[in-house]
Amino acid sequence: MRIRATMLIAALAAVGTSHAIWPDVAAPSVFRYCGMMGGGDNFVMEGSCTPVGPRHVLTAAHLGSTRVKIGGVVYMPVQKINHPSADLSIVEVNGTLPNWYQVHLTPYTNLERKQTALVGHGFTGTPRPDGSGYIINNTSNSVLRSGMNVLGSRDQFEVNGRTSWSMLWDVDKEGYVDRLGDGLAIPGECQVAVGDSGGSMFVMHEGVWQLVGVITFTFRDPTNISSNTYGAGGGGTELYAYRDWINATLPPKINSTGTATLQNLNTSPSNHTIRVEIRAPGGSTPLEVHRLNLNATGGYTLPTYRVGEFDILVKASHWLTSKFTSVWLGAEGTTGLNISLRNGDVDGNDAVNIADFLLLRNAFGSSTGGPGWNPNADLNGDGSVNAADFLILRANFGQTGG
Ligand SMILES: [Ca+2]
Ligand SMILES: [Ca+2]
Ligand SMILES: [Ca+2]
Ligand SMILES: [Ca+2]
Repeated sequence: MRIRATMLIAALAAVGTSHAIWPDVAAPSVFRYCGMMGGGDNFVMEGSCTPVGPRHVLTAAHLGSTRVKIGGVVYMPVQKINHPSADLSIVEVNGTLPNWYQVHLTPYTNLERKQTALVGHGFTGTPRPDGSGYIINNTSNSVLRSGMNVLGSRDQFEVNGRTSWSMLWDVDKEGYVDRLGDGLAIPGECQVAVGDSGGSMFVMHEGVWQLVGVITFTFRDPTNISSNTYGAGGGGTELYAYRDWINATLPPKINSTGTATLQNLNTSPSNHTIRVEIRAPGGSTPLEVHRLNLNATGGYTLPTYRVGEFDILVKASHWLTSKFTSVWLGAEGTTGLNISLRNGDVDGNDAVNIADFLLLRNAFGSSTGGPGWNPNADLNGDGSVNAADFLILRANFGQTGG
């Protein structure tokens, strides 16, 4: 989707490099590791950043400061590496950060129209009495905030001499004219403000908030008085466009290996994937989630920066979740992460029960691509749904994953 030419010109002319998350919405706990960029002995806050590894943050190149503050702790820079042309930087710090977020590198076609959580430490605002937008509070920065909007379109934008592939959002008041024509208006849409530059653009992917962009600018429609008005919008650097540079600049992840046995599968597992979730021991929320390919013998490789003791949960399409409890992920990588998954979960809800039986019955007698075919009912993977599959389901009936 393209924004109108008049809008584009106005956007370039009105680009600001500093902007707030308004309305004033407190950030949920999951975003508490998002940080600030600043400088000076007393840490004068300038912008925001997102930790993406034990010692690295992503931020905007147009910020001059190099110090990172997360959870009240100031980290000194080892180096700040700016992308050669885009408004994107990686800062390495001199200590180990308390936590970090996964970077989700996916083509924009997978992101357009998805909801994004914008997170930063910039100014906030209060609604104008006439309902046209917000009044920015210029003394309100350094507080972590987040808000939701929708990813509308993608284009190249120049900010402070740096041209980046950028992902845009517009600020739609509920029931208001959809200025960018992205067709979407969700309740309570947010805008960014001064201090949010370098902050986070997350999408929820596979049950985890994953970073897809870095907040860099706002823009306004020619008829609007400011960027904090309905109809204005903002944008951030798309990480996927710079994936090679990101991957080459961040330290390599540590590979651990193992084998996943997909029980009762009569064919090669090499066209199957597993979903691997890393949690703190005893925890219920995933720290990371990975979608991994199996090789012909069920082998897989898990890349992560995590070192220590974790619970690791493994699921495949119609197989139940199996779990490693308090497994050690070593600094040099861990081998022997071998696990076996029980079959029969046709609908993938991690329980084998009557719903799975009914789906299998609906597909009974079908074969690959034919009428009634359901690949997840072909439990042994031989290309047809028949009594052999029913017997597998019956053997595991009543079981649940975990
Ligand atoms: Ca919007
Ligand atoms: Ca819109
Ligand atoms: Ca099920
Ligand atoms: Ca079968």
